Amino acid sequence: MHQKMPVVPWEAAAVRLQFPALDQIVHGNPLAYLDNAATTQKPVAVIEAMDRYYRHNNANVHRGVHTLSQRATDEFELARRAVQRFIHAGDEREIIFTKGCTEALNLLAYSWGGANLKPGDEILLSGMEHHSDIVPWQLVARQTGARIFPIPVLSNGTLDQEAYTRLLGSGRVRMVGVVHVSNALGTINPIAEMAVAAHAAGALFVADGAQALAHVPVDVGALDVDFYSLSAHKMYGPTGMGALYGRRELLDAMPPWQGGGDMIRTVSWEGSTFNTLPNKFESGTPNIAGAIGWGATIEWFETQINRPEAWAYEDRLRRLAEVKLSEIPEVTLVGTASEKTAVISFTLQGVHPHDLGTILDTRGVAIRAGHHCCMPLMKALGLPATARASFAVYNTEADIDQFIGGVRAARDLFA
Ligand code: C6P
Repeated sequence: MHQKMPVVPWEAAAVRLQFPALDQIVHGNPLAYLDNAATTQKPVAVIEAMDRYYRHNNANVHRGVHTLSQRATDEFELARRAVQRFIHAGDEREIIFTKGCTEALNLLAYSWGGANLKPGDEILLSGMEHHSDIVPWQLVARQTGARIFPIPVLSNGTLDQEAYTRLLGSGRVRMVGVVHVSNALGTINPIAEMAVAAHAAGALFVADGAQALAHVPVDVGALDVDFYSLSAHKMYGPTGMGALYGRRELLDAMPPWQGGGDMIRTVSWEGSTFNTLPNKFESGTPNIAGAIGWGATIEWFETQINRPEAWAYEDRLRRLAEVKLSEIPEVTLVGTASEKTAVISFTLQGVHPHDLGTILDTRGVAIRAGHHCCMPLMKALGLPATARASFAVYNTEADIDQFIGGVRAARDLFA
């Protein structure tokens, strides 16, 4: 029986020690950090790599001939190669550094969309997209006359594939955007199959990988995506750092989207000529410490964490928490797809998710409550908000017990 099986904390106890922020008391209780889909905590290896850069190698990249600038540039470019390796991209020039997943999707929408979309063209976006893969397309659609259609979400939190096939049948779809892993529900979408269908209909395909990188294998070649957006801070790396992966011939053909230093080859009053990839899309001084920290994150993740084991462990934790939540009659789980990462969205009858989040905080438990930047999804599900607990490699069964105790206490308080 699944409920009776203890969750063996593989190396969670040892892994936890590498995360200083986890070792603290919040409102008199040990911190149970279950808001990992919002951002993960950072291991010492990452904190130290960024500290080392600022203490010893701080200089601007791509500009100086001096030693520190060369060291900074080498580390910065090494990080790009780490990202390339991590997602199995064919070429490091296909990795454009951005300040996060949001900026990656804005870059794509403005540069590719601005240059390629025309009135009557269609963009399909999954009904569970994060606002960062909706709003940039809306802004560009307004400028170009393109139209956006949502791929409906079924009540179990999966995408309606029949509707997707029908929508692709219009013959006018130019771009399809689907979140690889839903931040609000944890659903793992069948990206590879959906990309094949998009290509057969003559459309390009972008997957939002913000929630995928820390929890499922990502191989952009095998997934057959044209573009993939990445975020460092949801995979144990620094905030303010991310990337857009794009197929090289597509990126080559796209115009720059932000002007400034580093992205040009020549500038005169008559006009400017532009740098090659990836610099064409990276204007100004980048987040050097962020990139170096991300590189260190990837090295840590690849060498210190047995990812298949860690993901199986996260999955067991999530299932255990779901079983324990289901024993509370007032709880309704939201999103019950068979393919899920370690995210649980739920409602507690009679208690607003924000009140629940506040009560849990008084007991040292961190979760997120709200629409999770997915207002169209919430509307489709007929909910104003949900409470969301999301797990990472360092969570333990004790975190779950503390969380479940808090949910029961909130239920009793509002009874
Ligand atoms: N989701 C959450 O609590 P940034 O932070 O710009 O790198 O990523 C934005 C983003 C894009 N796509 C998905 C699927 C996401 O989950 C997020 C961030 C956080 O769910 C904050 S809203």
